[in-house]
Amino acid sequence: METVQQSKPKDYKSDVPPIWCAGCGDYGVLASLTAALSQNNVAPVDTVLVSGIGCSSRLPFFVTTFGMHTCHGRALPVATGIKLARPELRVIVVGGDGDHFSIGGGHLPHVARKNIDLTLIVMDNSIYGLTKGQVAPTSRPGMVTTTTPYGSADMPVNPIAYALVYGASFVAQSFSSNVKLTTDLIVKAIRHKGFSFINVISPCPTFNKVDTFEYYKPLLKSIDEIHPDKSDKVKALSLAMTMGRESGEVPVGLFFQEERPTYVEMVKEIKIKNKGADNPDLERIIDILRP
Ligand SMILES: Cc1ncc(C[n+]2csc(CCOP(=O)(O)OP(=O)(O)O)c2C)c(N)n1
Ligand code: SF4
Ligand SMILES: [Mg+2]
Repeated sequence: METVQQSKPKDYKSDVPPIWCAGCGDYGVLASLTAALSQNNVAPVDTVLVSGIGCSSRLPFFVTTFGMHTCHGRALPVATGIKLARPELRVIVVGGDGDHFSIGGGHLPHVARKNIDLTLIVMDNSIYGLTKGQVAPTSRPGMVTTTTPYGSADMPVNPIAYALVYGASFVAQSFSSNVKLTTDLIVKAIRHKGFSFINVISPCPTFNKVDTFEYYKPLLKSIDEIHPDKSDKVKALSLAMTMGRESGEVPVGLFFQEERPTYVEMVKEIKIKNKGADNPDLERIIDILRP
């Protein structure tokens, strides 16, 4: 694997200037991601960014790594294929709350429980930004949007609880303008063996006039002091379910981290146990899973 010597965040920024609106939270995520890649000193050529469709999903254009802009909601299965075919690559998925909790919401649970070795960074703005302001899965109850002119009747998804319950082995939340925290979490997520998930609250000042930087800033609360044992999943879930916009305290930091075998390691174990078994189909399937 090629190693970049003393890389800098600018080494990961492409010549394509971001076309996000002025003040979009996604700029903070881009800055954090390039800082994290530089801290981990990974070569762009060894890294693949995979996205779906949305404002946030444009991010791979703005970096020098390999990138794949897939279909709306389908970044995780594509990324899984890349990781299984080329396990030596670092695979990072980026996208929006619509992409990962709505149209693609069926993929996150399975990537989490299988512990596929990749990182998912969601830029959660509680709105569909690219399509100009429709209600999203993390929009608050009663929110007026272009598709809910009289207010949303839906209960929002709780991304942290969702990821924990489905078995993600690394679960964190950050806020886009806190570049230091977001960078630190991305550094740890990339180093984590298994599926790592970070929900980054990333305001959309153009189409979401309620979940703004000004609204969130006084509510943000680091969970490190009240939750020092990151292996305590029950405490992590309890915090995820009791803290949030409704409680007046929005938790940020690392909720949970555990070490357990990845999908490829599990398959390898099955292969060893079944060595010599008269099962050519199983042999063929597990042979394609490298290393
Ligand atoms: C199959 C399919 N359905 C719908 C769309 C239209 N569409 C494009 S992006 C988007 C929502 C984007 O919202 P989100 O994922 O939250 O990203 P954001 O723009 O907010 O960053 C939708 C509905 C599409 N491109 N493809
Ligand atoms: S519409 Fe919203 S999410 Fe999209 S670039 Fe503009 S501010 Fe960002
Ligand atoms: Mg969105």
